[in-house]
Amino acid sequence: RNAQLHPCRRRKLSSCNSFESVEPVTSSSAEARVLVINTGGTIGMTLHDNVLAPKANAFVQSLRKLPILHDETYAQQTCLYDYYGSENTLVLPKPTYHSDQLFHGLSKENKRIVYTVLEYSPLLDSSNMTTDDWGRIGKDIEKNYENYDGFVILHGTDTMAYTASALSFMCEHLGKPIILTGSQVPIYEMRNDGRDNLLGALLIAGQFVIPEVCLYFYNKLYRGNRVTKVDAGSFNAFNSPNLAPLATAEVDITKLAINSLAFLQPPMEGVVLETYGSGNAPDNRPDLLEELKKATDSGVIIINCTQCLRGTVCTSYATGKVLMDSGLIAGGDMTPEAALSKLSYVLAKKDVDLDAKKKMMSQNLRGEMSCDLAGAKLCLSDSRFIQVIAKSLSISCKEELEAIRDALTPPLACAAAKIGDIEALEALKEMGSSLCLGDYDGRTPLHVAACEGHLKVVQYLLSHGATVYAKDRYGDTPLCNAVRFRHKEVVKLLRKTGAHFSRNELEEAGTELCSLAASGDVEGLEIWKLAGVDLNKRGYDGKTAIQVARAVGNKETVAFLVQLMSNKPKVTTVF
Ligand code: ASN
Repeated sequence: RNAQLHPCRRRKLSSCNSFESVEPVTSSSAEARVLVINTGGTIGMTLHDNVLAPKANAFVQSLRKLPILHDETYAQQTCLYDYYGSENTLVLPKPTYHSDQLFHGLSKENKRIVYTVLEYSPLLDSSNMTTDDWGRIGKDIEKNYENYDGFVILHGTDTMAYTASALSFMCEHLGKPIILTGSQVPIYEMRNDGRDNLLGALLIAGQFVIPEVCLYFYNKLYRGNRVTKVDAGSFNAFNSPNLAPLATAEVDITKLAINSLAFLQPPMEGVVLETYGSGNAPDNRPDLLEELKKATDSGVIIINCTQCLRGTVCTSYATGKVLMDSGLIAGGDMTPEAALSKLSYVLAKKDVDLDAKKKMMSQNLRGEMSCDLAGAKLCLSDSRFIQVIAKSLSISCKEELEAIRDALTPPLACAAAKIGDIEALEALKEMGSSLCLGDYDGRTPLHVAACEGHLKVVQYLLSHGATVYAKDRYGDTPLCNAVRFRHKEVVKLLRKTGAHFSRNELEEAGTELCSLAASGDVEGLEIWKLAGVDLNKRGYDGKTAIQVARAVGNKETVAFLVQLMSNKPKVTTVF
């Protein structure tokens, strides 16, 4: 019976009185772990002197009393509090139906969701949030990244779209879902939207592979940097005007009086300008345009965003072209929230020069703006390579050309990655192909470059959106490949970019370490350590690598392991 139990909790169970009645959990992967960061907002507010304000240290207690958000019986049976050493860890009830029914095609498995609530102090009304608070959330996610399958951020709705946008830029190479949610009515009220929003966000964060910063509200999952708050009095508070929800559980230029343009002076480094229609402003105001031009010439980055909820900034009108001629950067169909937080993110990059910053602002970094399709098609039909193939197949229509591109470019990019040809990768990217796509075996260019040990190619791919979390059809990530082929520098870079072994892979690692120790393979041991594996991990028979090396009398390996471990390696904690 013990062997069937959640391995992580076996240790503690011997001291747990209710051992006999424990519900067996067949493997550690039967539970998903989610970290809930509670920053405040209406969801946890109560009335004081007739106004709503956050209430500290009350949220978890009230969740515990809600059967839809906590299964106390399961918690007692599996010694949940005892194991996690805190009362802030709760568990959702077992779903009565597969949550795939809610969100088609995205589900991994139907898992129990164990969630830990980290409550900030003080809890904030989101109108009081600052960029420091964005930073704090980002750092807490980073600190806890490897120990959780997903993250839920509880946040006030007023500035939720800003924080979601900011996190989307801050979290480079994200491989797990970060879901912001909150509510319009406190969870303590009889009729409220907080319970459903929290439950939905937890299910998505624990069950689905959506490596993005998202916002979940009123049964819809949105890309975080696409939303804007549109309604202060409805449960349906958010809208994503230019991008459909990722999942469904179904002109007045800001009255720029010339004297107010003082804000364009130093130390101002960037401005988001909200303009009419498709990015237009009066072209009969040379005084205004001159001030804007002076500012952009002196290095201020000014982003032109439309006031309209839907549509994109373009230069179809003379009144729009004058702004571009003044050095403004077209913000496409970005929301002002996304534009502002993207600008903060880009301006904070110390090692990037002004031109590169401007380029970043005009490019799509995290799906926050739609790509210029007209431009992409031009690239596509410009591509000689695709033209030759299209001609030989007698294809001329754009859709078929695109289909050829999408079918052909992943294996071509993999071939380029194999021989370390960055120029070819660049050409494929220029053609409008994504360098993140896998071939027929799900092998991405990053997998191939990691196998070959092409550090420069790995660097290039990572800086062009390749994800370290891609799995091929055998379940291998680029990190597994780099470890197998022993490319130390690639392993280090992938680790720095957030790659880590999954809990299941780490469970197998002990046995692998023992077999390397038995054969005296010190190079192999070192690479596993670089990949973040704890060298004290036990093999299938309970022995550690050092015990095995001692048992076979391999003094060199013992000495090597002692030295490796004395470096106080960064140990990955597995819950
Ligand atoms: N004022 C609240 C906040 O943004 C609004 C809410 O959460 N519904 O914190």
